[in-house]
Amino acid sequence: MSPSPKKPVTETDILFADARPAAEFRFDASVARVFPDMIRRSVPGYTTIIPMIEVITEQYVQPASHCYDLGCSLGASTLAMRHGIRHRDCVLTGVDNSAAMLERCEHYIALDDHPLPIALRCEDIAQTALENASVTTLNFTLQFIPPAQRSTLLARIAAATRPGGVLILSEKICFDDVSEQETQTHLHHEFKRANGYSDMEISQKRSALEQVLIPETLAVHRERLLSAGFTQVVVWYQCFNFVSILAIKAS
Ligand code: GEK
Repeated sequence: MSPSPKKPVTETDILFADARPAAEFRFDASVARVFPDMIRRSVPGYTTIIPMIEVITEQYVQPASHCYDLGCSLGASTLAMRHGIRHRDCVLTGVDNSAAMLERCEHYIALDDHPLPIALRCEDIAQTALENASVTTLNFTLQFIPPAQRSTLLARIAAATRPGGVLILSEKICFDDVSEQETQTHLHHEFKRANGYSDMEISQKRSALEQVLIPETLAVHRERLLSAGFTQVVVWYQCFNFVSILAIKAS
């Protein structure tokens, strides 16, 4: 009997706990090691959104179609999609441009007892070929794509999506109204404090992400999704400045 695959060791996120020189945030091996802890303690709603991706996938997946998880990290959203796909003739692909993330993702997939194969691709999602899609997920990934490239990517996703298919888009958002922005940011920071992050960790992570994670307003997302070719845009989840949107292409 072959030995059963081992769960990768996950560490507590203390990456920003000590004073450190300012540097841009990167999805490298040190982030990959702490990622499950980091995202759960930093992104309000993440632990709700992941199981709902399974529910939404099950609702919209079509036989003999492709499903894509763009920016799959360690595969939490990919595995949720896998469990929502009831058709054995579907093709599920996870894409990420961080080799460190994908290396761990492979281990999590190996541990998941499900027969549908998952193809992993290490590439920039701007280059990923898309076709015959029923469900595509961008779970907190579009925010890391340069804003000038976002319309082209969403138009490619919409064009590749079958009638009746969907895009699940989760994002950190910002607000036109200054006081709403302040209130939501404050509540997000309180969420992080409640999850054990210190003021220094919150502030150093914020600086590291400043040039890398560029949030946009809900109105900008909605307009762009409609221009890209989706017909209905539904915000199905919001907690503070984090949302998940279902963009549907009419059947
Ligand atoms: C989850 N969806 O657990 N091409 C490919 N991948 C990229 C690119 C790009 N251009 N830019 C960033 N990434 C996951 C969480 S995390 C969200 C997604 C977060 C990848 C990057 O390497 C990282 O793995 C992922 O997008 C974003 O549901 O860390 O807040």
